[in-house]
Parts: sequence; structure tokens; C-alpha cells
Amino acid sequence: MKRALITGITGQDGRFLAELLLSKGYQVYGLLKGQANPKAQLVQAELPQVELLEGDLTDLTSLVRAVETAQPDEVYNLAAISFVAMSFQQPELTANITGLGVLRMLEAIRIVGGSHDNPIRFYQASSSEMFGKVRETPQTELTPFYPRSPYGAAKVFGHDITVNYRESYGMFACSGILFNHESEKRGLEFVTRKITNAVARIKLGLQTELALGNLEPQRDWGYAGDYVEAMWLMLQQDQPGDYVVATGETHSVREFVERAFHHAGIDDWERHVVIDERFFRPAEVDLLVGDATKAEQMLGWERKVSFSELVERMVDHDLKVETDLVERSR
Ligand code: F7E
Repeated sequence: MKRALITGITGQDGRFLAELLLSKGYQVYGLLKGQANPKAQLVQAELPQVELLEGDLTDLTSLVRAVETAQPDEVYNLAAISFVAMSFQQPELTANITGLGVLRMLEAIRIVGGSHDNPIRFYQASSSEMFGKVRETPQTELTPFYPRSPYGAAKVFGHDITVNYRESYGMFACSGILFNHESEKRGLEFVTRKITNAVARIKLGLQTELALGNLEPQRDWGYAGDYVEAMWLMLQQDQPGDYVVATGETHSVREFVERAFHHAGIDDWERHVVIDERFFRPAEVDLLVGDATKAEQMLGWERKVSFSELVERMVDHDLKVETDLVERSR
């Protein structure tokens, strides 16, 4: 039985990945930070087979202990301050967790080791935010980085140090440069889920307005369930490497809003959307679109859920959740 340790187990990707690995017969350990973390219950209810270990990416000793306990074949480092807007408010914390946290996890793996024949394999969750003010379109594994936020800058460090540990110490360390990936498990602070949740509530008459920032940025949005497959595939190869994971399509926030309202049967969406300066960022990433040819050819990866299916799935989910809440409160 293979063993995996996932940091960021309570997040969208951690939960999708744990589900995938459990379906493949893995023993899955999840790193959980903080005392009485309220999200622990969510993971325990959804994925009772996952064993939760306490640890924090800012505390190397705790990481060493977690790796010693889990004795993993594979470590997936998904934990981070992942909300770009928050990284402008708490840049130092972001650098410490999202950036230096990667270095600490790599060190913990080096310290604990793994058998000579079976060294621990490492996956780093790199991000298309590293491309920022893009130097070329579409973006590939070779496109230079130009981060536009403390989050993006911290992810560049995490990416570079992963490559460096692979080259310096021969570690089986991979970095997945994942473009935006969304789902019904996405947090409400991210624009896609914020939109689909508001659309559902407006449809049901529970609210009238949706306050958003800049509607013009374009993103390459895929389905998170498809993207965790790519993470796993990277660690099953003979050689470690870095891969862009993306759909190759780009859509503006405005388009996402339009589609979501339209799917709920509301065509006069502009009546409901107000632009609020508070949601603008000090620096914006205007256009992202990835070229996933390497992942498609070398990993045999393909995305299954299209942009319109993604929007529809998220709106349908939120309509159901909000309808259930209304019925339960009656
Ligand atoms: O913003 C604009 C906002 O917060 C998308 C993270 O998973 O993907 C994600 O980062 C766009 C931005 O995601 C609102 O300005 C407008 O242009 O959903 P988001 P993100 O910043 O692209 C990358 C790949 C990651 O790695 C990150 O961890 O939407 N936008 N109005 C808004 N965004 C938010 N959140 N809220 C608004 O009201």
C-alpha cells in the first residue's frame, strides 16, 4: 500500500487529491495546522479514512515529525496562503508560508530521507500567478516569471527552490504550474465561487446585489478534479519534471458572470452587479492562458470538464445548497 502526505488537506485541492489517492488504495495522511482547526471536521466527515497529523509549514520540527510518522512514498505540498488579495494585506506571512514553507518541507524530506531504493517523491503546487505580467502567450514551462503579488513572488521562490533541490540533491521533486482550477469545493473568497453563490442567492431572492472588483482580467479556468490527476501523474513518471496544467482557453471575469447568471435564467445580470473599489488589487494579472502540451504528451493528461460545464456545475451546486438551507430554516 502506497502512502501519501498532503499539506493543505482542508483546501479544495487537498480534498480532491485525497479522494483520488484513496480510490487508488493509498494510505493518506493530511497535515493540519492550528489548534482545533474548524476545517478538521469537514475533512473527517468527507474523508474519514484520512489520518490527520498536526503540523505547520512555519515549523520545521513539526514537518520532520509528520514525515517520520507518515513514512510517505509521496508528499504533495498544497498548503499556502492562496488568496492573492490577502497576500497584499499580509505579505510577510505569505512569504513565510507560501515561499519558505516549501523550503522547510523539502528540508524535512531530506532530513527524514526515505529508503535508498524508494526515495520520497515531492510535488510542489506552483501557480500560473508566477507568470503575472505575462512575457508571452500562451504560457509554457519555459515562459519567464513576472509575479504581480506577494503571493506570486512567494510561489516563484517555492518553484525555484523545488527545481534547485532536484538539481542539487537529486530529489524526485516535481512542480505543477497549475492555472486557475475551480469547483463546488472552492472557497467563497475566490471570484468564481463568489459569483456562483451570489447568483444562486439572487435567483432564490435571498440577496439582490453582487459586489465585484475588476471584471476585465482573463483567466484559464479548469476543473479542480481534473487537475489533481495531473499532480498524481507527475509523481508516477520515471523522471521528475515541471509541467503546465491548463485548458488553453481564456475567459474574462465578466464572461464568467454572464454565463453564471444566464444558466440561472437571469439575463439582465448588469442590474445585479455593482463595482466595488475594495475588490481591486494594487497590481493585477490581466491575462493568463496556458499551453499544457507537455503534460498532455508526457503524462497523457487531459481536461475533461469544459468552461461552460464548470460554470453550470458550480451554479447548480450552489442553487441546491441554498435551496436546502432555505428549506431547513422553514
Ligand atoms: O481572482 C478578479 C481578480 O481570487 C480572479 C488562486 O487559486 O488562481 C487563483 O488566483 C480574478 C482576479 O483568483 C473580484 O482581480 C474581480 O483578476 O478568483 P481569484 P486568482 O487571483 O486568479 C491562481 C492560479 C492561484 O494560484 C491562486 O492561489 O478575478 N476579481 N472581482 C475578483 N476576485 C475576487 N476574489 N473577488 C472579487 O470580488
